[in-house]
Amino acid sequence: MTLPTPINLTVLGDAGVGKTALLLSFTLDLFSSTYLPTCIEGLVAKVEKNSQSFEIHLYDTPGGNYDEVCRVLYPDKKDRLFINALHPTPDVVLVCYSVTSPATLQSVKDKWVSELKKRLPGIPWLLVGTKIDRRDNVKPKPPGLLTQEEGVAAAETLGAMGYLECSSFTQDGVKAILDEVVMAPRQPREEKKKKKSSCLIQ
Ligand SMILES: Nc1nc2c(ncn2[C@@H]2O[C@H](COP(=O)(O)OP(=O)(O)OP(=O)(O)O)[C@@H](O)[C@H]2O)c(=O)[nH]1
Ligand SMILES: [Mg+2]
Repeated sequence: MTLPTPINLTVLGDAGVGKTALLLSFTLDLFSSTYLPTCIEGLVAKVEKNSQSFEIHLYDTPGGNYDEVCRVLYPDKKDRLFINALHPTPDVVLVCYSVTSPATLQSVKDKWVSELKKRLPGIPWLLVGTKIDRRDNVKPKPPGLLTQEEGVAAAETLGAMGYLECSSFTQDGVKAILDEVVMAPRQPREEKKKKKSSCLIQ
């Protein structure tokens, strides 16, 4: 299968899980501890892998007010569009939750993955646990911190290509996500279908 050039990547997940922060850390090596509105366009990440150069075009989405936006824009349609209609169809999707918030993983299960499968069936997607620095850096530990094992299990149950986790704050795991993204569209669909279980990608 030919790798699309560029690779179009989008992110999904609840408000505040760190999607915009992740896209910024892919490209600008920048972290902002204040909330940045989802209005950053035109970001391109460049990746070298196996002596090949890849360009990943990044498309952000807002996690908040999703239902309200859909209600206004698509009052008659049951089928809802979760990505900006002006953006190209993504080649790979990162479905994100924060390891500090079980509710955001629950939304992945209840909302984001079903929307994704409905709108873009068969698209390669990765489950991404964000904010892993908060497992170590916050004292006392926030209640309900999610483990790596829970991420792996969710990815397997939901049919993701795999599970990755990261911190945009420390950059831990960020490059590994891009490395996996450039490989994703190369996997033949048949191979993906046959794959029985997801795994933690390190
Ligand atoms: N500690 C820590 N904070 C993070 C991390 N990633 C994001 N944040 C913080 O979490 C908050 C929300 O991050 P955003 O990237 O704006 O979240 P979002 O998913 O884009 O939110 P919406 O655009 O509303 O859907 C900001 O205050 C970020 O600084 C991380 O890896 N570690
Ligand atoms: Mg955002």
